[in-house]
Amino acid sequence: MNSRNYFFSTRFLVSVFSLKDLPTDIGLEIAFCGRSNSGKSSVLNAITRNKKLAKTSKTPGRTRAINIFCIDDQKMNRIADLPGYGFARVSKQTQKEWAKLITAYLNSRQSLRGLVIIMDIRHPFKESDLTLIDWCSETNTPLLIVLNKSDKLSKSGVLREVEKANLMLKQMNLKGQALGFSSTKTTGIEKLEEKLKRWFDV
Ligand SMILES: Nc1nc2c(ncn2[C@@H]2O[C@H](COP(=O)(O)OP(=O)(O)O)[C@@H](O)[C@H]2O)c(=O)[nH]1
Ligand SMILES: [Mg+2]
Repeated sequence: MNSRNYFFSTRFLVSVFSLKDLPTDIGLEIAFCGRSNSGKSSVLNAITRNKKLAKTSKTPGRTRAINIFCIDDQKMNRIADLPGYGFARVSKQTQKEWAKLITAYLNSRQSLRGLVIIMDIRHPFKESDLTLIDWCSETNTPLLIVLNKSDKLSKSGVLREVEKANLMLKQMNLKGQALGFSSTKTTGIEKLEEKLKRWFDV
């Protein structure tokens, strides 16, 4: 397969509400996480060039499950779209359940190759994002921060936010990196694809 099109034949594999239903823990999995409505599903649809792959929603807090997508059947490379967190309008109980599911996933998944944290570039580094960043730091997990919706800021605004984010990662002594991105305009898509492919070893 032409490596430029590496993500084009991505298919939906399974939607799970419990870890025991996850696909066998082999191959490599990259987890997409982020606050509800930050654009996780849209980023996935952008890199796969498939607007219908992951459901996007104007109403935040819809995705309760871990959705697994298969990028490459031979290598079993996968992307896990984790439930969005930090949505105020769902009950505390539901939020707790999501947090439990995400934590259990992160702490048990052997095939986890790295974490992509998707943030709205206008509202980055909220508390739950920082919790995940800390977790990456503690567990030495590779981290990529995607500052999505960059089309909502000026070019200089985007540069400023990306620089701020990279500085912050450096100060935290993290090997992670931040990228500006727009799902709607596909800005930053080459850099994101390069990074993911490197993680997937292709
Ligand atoms: N302007 C703009 N809107 C976006 C972008 N990415 C996602 N959105 C919108 O943000 C909303 C939430 O997107 P979605 O992918 O469902 O977010 P998720 O909850 O994190 O999966 C939808 O209305 C999307 O159309 C982007 O890059 N730019
Ligand atoms: Mg989603």
